[in-house]
Amino acid sequence: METTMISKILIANRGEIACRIMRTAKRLGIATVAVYSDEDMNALHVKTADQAVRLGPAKASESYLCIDKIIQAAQATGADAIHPGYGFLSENAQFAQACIENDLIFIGPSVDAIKAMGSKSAAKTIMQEAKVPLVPGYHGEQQSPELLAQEAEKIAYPVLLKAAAGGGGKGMRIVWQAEEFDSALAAAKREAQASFSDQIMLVEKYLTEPRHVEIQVFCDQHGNAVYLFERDCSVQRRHQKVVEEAPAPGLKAETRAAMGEAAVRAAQAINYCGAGTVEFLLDSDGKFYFMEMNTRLQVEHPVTEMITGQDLVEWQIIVANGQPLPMEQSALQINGHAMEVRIYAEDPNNEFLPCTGLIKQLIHPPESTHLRLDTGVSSGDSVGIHYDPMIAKLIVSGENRAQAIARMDQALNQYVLVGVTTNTHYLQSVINTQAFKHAQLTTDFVERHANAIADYQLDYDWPELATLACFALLSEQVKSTDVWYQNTRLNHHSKSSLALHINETLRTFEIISADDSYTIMSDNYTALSMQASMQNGRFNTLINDVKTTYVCYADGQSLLIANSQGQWRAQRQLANHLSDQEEQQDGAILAPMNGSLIALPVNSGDSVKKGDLLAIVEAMKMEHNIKAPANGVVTECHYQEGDLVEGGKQIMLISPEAEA
Ligand code: MV4
Repeated sequence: METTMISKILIANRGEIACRIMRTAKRLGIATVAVYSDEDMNALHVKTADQAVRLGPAKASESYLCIDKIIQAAQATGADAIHPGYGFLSENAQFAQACIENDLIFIGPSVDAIKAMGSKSAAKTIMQEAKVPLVPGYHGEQQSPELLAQEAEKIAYPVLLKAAAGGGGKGMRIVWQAEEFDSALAAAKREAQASFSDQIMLVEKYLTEPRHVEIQVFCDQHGNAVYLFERDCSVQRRHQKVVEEAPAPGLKAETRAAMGEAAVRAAQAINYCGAGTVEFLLDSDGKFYFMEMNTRLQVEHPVTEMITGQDLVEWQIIVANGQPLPMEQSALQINGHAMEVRIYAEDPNNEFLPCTGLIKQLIHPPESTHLRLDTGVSSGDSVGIHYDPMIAKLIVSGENRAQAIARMDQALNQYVLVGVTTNTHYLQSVINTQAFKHAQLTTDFVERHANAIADYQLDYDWPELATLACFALLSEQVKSTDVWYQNTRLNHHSKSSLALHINETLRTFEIISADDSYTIMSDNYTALSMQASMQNGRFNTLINDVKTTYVCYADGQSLLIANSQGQWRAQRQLANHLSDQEEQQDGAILAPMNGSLIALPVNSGDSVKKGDLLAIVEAMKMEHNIKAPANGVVTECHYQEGDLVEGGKQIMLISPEAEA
């Protein structure tokens, strides 16, 4: 019964996932259509596609979330299917419906399946009937505070209040004892009302140290269903996943099978079709409980692909074509261990605020069967404020977990991105903790091990310092009047002095050079001799018969050398010691980053109290409240609501009230 096959897919998404979906489509001989906003006109996903259609302005609500525009784009280009990726419209039942009504195949589950999993309480009722284990608790319709408090007593404290419409931890409150119940309930309801316009609450037994373990399921249109094992995603920061891996360390084979079978029952209970994920909380004693089902392909699907050797996007296309699943459960196997980290444009040293800017240089670790890089950006791209700050994913595999960790550490050393701050060093500090190496994975991992994570530092020993100094000399491209640098010729030799900022310390170096030989001196280190050369963007050194090669980058003040062993950075000292930061007055309220001012509730002349909201800056879908540091009067306000503002710029000036 050969039906017509999908021959052109429109990808209703951007960034790495759009690129990743197109990679499989191309391999299968399927044409691809990208969509883009004005900000993404020259983005990688647009360049990767066979055709690309403009949707509208940068704001997602006017581009990637516009159902009508996307359907029109599919019709205009003759696409026969739409892949929604993750985020944006991927779990929007209206969008799935609009596709079907317009004779477009939605590469995802049915409208009903999406709707069924949209409410946590409705989902729990369905799962209960399907005999999927639930966290003890109440998920009924009755919502009187008295009844909810009674239900809490029944399961015993601590309990967790969860918004039925919730997600990402919003509308969630832990209640440790009965006395706190009423106020916690009121607070959770307020938050749920504000976020989802729905106050319905669930009461659950609060599990204190669970793991987040999720099962990948796949179903076809013929009633077949399999599970492709699990992923452990316990390492999260404020409900953002940081590291994901498969299989889940230490999971017993029988628990794996029991979870897999429960996940398949969950999918079949809603007549599921395509790729889905059933999330569970896993207790320290191996008991597991249904949390929610995600009706999309997830960010972390590559770790499953790595351990199973399957291409899940290919499976999605096969299923969307109406063909049966490519494999039966008994043929699926786990091979080795895979791990993924999410590279975000954010600053771990500044409360993980999203970062923007021009990517001046991007060097990737070499891809292999063990190393995959799913990226949405390339050199020369700008990272803006309008979308998710996740810009790439690094995925590695190994014969075992320790090998995967070692490969990930090397890969992160070799991932060089200059121009926008990223979390790569933070990721290394997480995977290098003893707790992570010992797989002590619980959902509070990053809080619990915050000190160990913060302590992680790459060593800058004398050979690396000397190498940075030598590289600074060889890459000298700035006018010597611009940097603190002297050069004296002595017969065949020349003697140079230079100063570098390295890890917030200013170090001065003396270098005597002749041809490609250098002798480097600094402070109280013993003189070090090396040979060095630059070739094809690489910096090669020979120190005590040891050859080392680095990828390198130099641009004005910034210097960087990197190889699989580490990544070392330095800044040239400027000749004029003036900092490029503007002198800021007392009471200056500065923008914490590039963003748009979505609220500015005060005007010049207003009196404000310490803690009052002065402005909200939105960047990459996250809102940052700026509050008054002290009581005072707003004397100047330089912006209006809706303006774009650059990080570090003064938004307003407050004249603080004299102390009483
Ligand atoms: C829980 C829980 C403990 N006990 N439910 C957080 C987001 C939402 N999807 C469910 N979440 C949790 N539900 C009970 N009954 C702990 C969490 C939780 C969590 C879960 C997975 C990954 C990270 C987490 C971080 C904090 C809390």
